[in-house]
Amino acid sequence: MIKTVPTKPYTDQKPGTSGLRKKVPVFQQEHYAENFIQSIFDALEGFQGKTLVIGGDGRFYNREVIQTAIAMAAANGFGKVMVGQGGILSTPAASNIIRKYKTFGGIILSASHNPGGPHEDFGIKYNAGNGGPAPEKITDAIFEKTKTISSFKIADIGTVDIDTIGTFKAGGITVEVFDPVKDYAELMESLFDFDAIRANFKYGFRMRFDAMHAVTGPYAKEILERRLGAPNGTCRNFKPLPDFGGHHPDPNLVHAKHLYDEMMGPDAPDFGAASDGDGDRNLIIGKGIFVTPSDSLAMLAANAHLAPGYKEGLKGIARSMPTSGAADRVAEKLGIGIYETPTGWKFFGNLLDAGMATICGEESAGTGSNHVREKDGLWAVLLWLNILAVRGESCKDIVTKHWEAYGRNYYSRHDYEEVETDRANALVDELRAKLGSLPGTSVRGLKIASADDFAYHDPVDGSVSKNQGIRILFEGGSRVVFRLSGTGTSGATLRVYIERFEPDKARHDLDTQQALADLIAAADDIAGIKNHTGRNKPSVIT
Ligand code: VG1
Ligand code: CO
Repeated sequence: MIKTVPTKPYTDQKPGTSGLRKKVPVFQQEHYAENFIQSIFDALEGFQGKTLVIGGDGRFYNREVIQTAIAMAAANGFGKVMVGQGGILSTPAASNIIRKYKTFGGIILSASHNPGGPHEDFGIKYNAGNGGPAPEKITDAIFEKTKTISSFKIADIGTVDIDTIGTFKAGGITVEVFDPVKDYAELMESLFDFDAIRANFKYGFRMRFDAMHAVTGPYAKEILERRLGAPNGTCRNFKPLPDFGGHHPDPNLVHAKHLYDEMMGPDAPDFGAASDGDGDRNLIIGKGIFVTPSDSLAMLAANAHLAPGYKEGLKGIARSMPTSGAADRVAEKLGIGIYETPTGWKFFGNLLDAGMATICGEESAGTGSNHVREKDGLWAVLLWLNILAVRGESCKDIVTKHWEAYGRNYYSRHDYEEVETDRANALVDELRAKLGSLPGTSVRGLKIASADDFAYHDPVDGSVSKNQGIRILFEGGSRVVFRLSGTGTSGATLRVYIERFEPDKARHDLDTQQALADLIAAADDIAGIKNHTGRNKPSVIT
């Protein structure tokens, strides 16, 4: 029943920030998905007879590739596959299943916040036995295998029923189709004070959760409405759709603008939240106030002890380099470690495994903790709900009090999407070449204190990751950071991260773009963004 099928390598299968992401028609090329899956298996050792978790975010092409992955796992010698019912499994839920059932690892099919559909994006990523995204050592090995692959193995088992919960044999392998929500909901119940949150809803606390037609819908329905008693209708767009209803399942102020508008309106609920394609990101908006992801990380860390799962306090906080320094101030006050890592959740795994960090976050709307090894959208929402229920204050009060206590880090990210790759590379090359000459010079009245290309030295395994983003640090603590996205699927996306610290309470309610205006202008002066990209303004501002 096992076939060995000859194939030819593709040259473009290098995993990015989070797995391999390409347009669906690229994945539909002959043996494209098979090559990558076989390369994953070829880069791993010791999985004979062991269990592989398989699931995805329900996007277009999900079901097809799940069948392929099951048949290939069988042919390559796995003993069992665990598949989320209907092929559905959020990224954090997959991480939990891998850890809880001590499986060998998992394959998650998702392009996360990227749009879905026949001409949109698809993705495949591998998570290791700790439940976290494969570290660079493994993704590099996978890429090497994709360059020389000459055949793949697949079992001839026909279409497996992934819609009915149960355990059966197919092609010599055990297939367990499980409820993708249950274990995750139990994990959340173990971390948070569900009684307090339930009581809050009972006494009229109102929230809106927008699942953006992505994978979090079933999780949010079960946890918020069924287990926590939020009124029916609290969750919107909760049915996962293969094309996310034609939208980008990216919970930011552009793609979730309707939620923002609602939260700023006269009859706004107390709390609004949204999640992305694969359920690992979160958007947090209180009544009348947007909470930036960097601020949210700091505020969750400062208040985490109010939730039962974190009542002993935190061991440390980790944030990606472009994420604002707001969390650093909390770590300092708590007297715990703060770690600065490159962009991408795979860099948090070692710190979490070593017990050095408890809470991690990224400016791109990802927050999570040591409960799994991925960022976790609903987790962040539930921690906020727990904090709101215990403190009995509004989100806005909690935010403004935090700024009063710690100061405010004004923060924004400007994205220039689908820039011609050559032009984006030219911008970065030019910037890199002049880094040495920048310190000591002034731009728009701002003096540059230092400039470098961020390199990370992992304190746990000693590995070094270079070229992780160009940092221009100004005297007084403001900064701009430049890097190219590693998740886009057409052209290049330039991300410019801008940050200014404001200790003065009287200056905490400025408009963010205005508060950062001189830095934004300085960023263009330094990098020649308009010249290089040919754009007058960013495509997305978050
Ligand atoms: C982006 C974000 C990064 C995040 C990654 C995956 O990467 O900036 O913080 O970890 O997406 O998130 P990049 O390379 O495009 O900047 V997800 O929710 O798309 O898995
Ligand atoms: Co995601």
